Amino acid sequence: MSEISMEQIASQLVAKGKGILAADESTGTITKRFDSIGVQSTEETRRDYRELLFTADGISNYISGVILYDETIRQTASNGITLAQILTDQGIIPGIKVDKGAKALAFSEGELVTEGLDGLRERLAEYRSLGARFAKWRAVIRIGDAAPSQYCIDTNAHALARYAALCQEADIVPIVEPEVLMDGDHTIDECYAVTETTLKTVFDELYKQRVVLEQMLLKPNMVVSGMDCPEQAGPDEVAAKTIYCFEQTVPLAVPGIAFLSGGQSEAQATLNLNTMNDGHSHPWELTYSFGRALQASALRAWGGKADNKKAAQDAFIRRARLTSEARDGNYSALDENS
Ligand code: 5MM
Repeated sequence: MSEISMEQIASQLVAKGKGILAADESTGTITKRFDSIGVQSTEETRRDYRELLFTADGISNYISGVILYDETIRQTASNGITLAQILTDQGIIPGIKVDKGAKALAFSEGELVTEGLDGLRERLAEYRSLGARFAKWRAVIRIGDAAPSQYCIDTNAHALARYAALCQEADIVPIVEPEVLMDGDHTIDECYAVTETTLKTVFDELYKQRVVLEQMLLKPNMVVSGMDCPEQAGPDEVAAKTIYCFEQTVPLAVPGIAFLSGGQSEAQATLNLNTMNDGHSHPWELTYSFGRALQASALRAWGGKADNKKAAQDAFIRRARLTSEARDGNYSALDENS
């Protein structure tokens, strides 16, 4: 047994003013991100980029935990210290993505189910020995013609609950991430309906599989309009519908909800988060577990050049500060110009 309980880890991850950095891009995903700035993706460039983020001056003021990828949790920084230890030394909790990606769901064209349960108990034990205190598993739900099917939601919810139970058995806090994608031209009300059904199904499975709600975190999408929907809902509507959706589905025993950004711009994700925390009452800690919405500016500023390290770190810290302000309802869109 560890000295710090899973309840304590969960509440530290969602502490006031802080949130999670999702830096768990698989090799395929980080390669796409590097392609967008013309940088070759190698084990060394991936290490350099993540080291730059994790050693940015002041990171621990805004970031409570970092989700790592399998390669990253095994890497050492240029000073010979593991990247996980560099985080721990700053009081930042290392986490690990343990799913093996979303694969085609049999007998349901175009739908996906996340894999990775085989051997998970053994992998979790190893990650725990490498310093991970929390984990993440992402299920992907797409809205489209006749999608999602209840079959897709059920199979993904079942796997999420199996993963969460195995994590708790291994003294690792599970982050449960059922992502309803923004891709498509659906309305915010269609996103609401699918998110509500998904969360109801997920919490039903978590209950059936004996997952302890106090020892987990939820990482959901915000309830938003599809990216190609001609009528885009503004932050007040997003905040009201997202919180109402949680009131209908998320038990009070869950200590915190850490949003994914899902393809929203940095400013949009920040404004939506701020609106939920400014003037809307709710019983959970509502914070961030952003990937792109925390990294986009830093990635551009870096451009793969060692000379740009400081500029990239400054861009990352600025974004993290603004997002942290939003987590406490203290952000103003005017801050984007500061
Ligand atoms: C960082 O991206 C993660 C996905 O990686 P793979 O698709 O390569 O497995 C993703 O799960 C991420 O942790 C969350 O979706 C949050 O990222 P965004 O960019 O949506 O905030």
